[in-house]
Amino acid sequence: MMRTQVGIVGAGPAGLTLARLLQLQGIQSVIVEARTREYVENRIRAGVLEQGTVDLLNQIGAGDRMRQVGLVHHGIELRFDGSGHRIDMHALTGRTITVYSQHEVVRDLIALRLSTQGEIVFEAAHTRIAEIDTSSPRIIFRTQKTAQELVCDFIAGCDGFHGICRPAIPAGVLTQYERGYPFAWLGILAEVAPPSAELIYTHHERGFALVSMRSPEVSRLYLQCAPDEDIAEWPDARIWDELHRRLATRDGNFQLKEGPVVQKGITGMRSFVAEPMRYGNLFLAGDSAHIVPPTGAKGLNLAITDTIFLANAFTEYYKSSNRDCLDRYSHQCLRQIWKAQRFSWWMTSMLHRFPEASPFDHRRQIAELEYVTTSRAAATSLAENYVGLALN
Ligand code: FAS
Ligand code: PHB
Repeated sequence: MMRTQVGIVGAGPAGLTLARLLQLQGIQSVIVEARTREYVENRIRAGVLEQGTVDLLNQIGAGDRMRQVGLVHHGIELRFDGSGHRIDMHALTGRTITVYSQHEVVRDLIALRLSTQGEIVFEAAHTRIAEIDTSSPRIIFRTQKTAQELVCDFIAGCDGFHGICRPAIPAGVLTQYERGYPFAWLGILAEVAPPSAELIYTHHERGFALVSMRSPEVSRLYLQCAPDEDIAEWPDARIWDELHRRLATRDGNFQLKEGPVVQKGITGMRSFVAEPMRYGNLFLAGDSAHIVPPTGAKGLNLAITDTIFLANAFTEYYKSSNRDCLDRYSHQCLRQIWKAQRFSWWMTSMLHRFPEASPFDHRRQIAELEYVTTSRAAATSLAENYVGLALN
């Protein structure tokens, strides 16, 4: 029988950040992770860190490599009708974003955890949680060796959308809000210099496309595709051809160089929120409680924000036995989450081609893009959401 104060299920950005925040407050935790270290450190996902996330990673001692290789960006481009329009987010908000891959953040947080004698159980199998509405909830799992039982004061469910924590909450407790989208993103990593210094979000009649990057040598490119698309139907040549068509500018000056595609995959799109984010002494954080379409680059950042609120609540409890912060946790997170849901839905709705869209819808999208790129007020609204809203 193992014992700790906070048992954490999942070693993704949420679980790892929460563990570090608790450690800095002298609060014990154990992370139970289903996958191998190698797997979680190589899972290609998000790429954009809000200013608040960058500041937090620096504050908790996980920012060294990010400061060395992360790419600080002051703006993004919105491209439509064959021409680009830059949104200077730094000029409008005084804040920036940093392009630094999620798997690098995970790598940095795991290295920090292990170098400070924090515990992570990798390859935990058949994990389940029990007695979550008692004062000693437990995480039960198997490692190669034997069956293990971790008795905790609290459990943090940081196990992502497909984890086991949210489903452990009894039926009838949760209200789940969901919105599907009639498309997905096909993403590639290519060993070729990015065609632009900043991200390019493109609205096109053939569908959305996004230019991002991982380094001056590696491009991260996405294009909208059907939700049930089979990646086997997308040889590299077809992907590049579609990207050329969607990203082309009227003046013909935009050059998209091709290069070896080292990773490709299709990510589904959904907006999802489960309320409340707490049941008894189980607290959900990150993708286990909410999912946003990646158009607003919010998923990873929202997970980090949840852990700030949750670490504050646990700290308040252990320092003063006050449970008020724990009782307020879900409400505090959800205010931030719903603002990010709105922004992610808005960016997705403005930039993607919806199969059932009428000519009116298309013209309305163009009008929205023209408004956002010509009105300082509208551009500021986009910018302050993109770099990250102040925590409520
Ligand atoms: P995570 O899913 O990252 O981590 C959960 C962890 O729990 C995983 O390590 C998992 O192995 C573990 N786990 C699951 N079940 C378990 C169990 N039963 N027992 C123990 N451990 C268990 N966001 C963006 O902002 N931009 C993007 O471009 C973007 N692209 C994405 C692409 C894909 C394919 C996916 C799935 C998500 C993408 N996201 C993107 C969102 C993503 O970055 C999430 O917001 C982020 O990973 C959330 O972090 P966590 O909440 O820690 O969940
Ligand atoms: C990425 O670089 O993976 C990325 C950037 C911006 C987004 C989504 C993904 O909105």
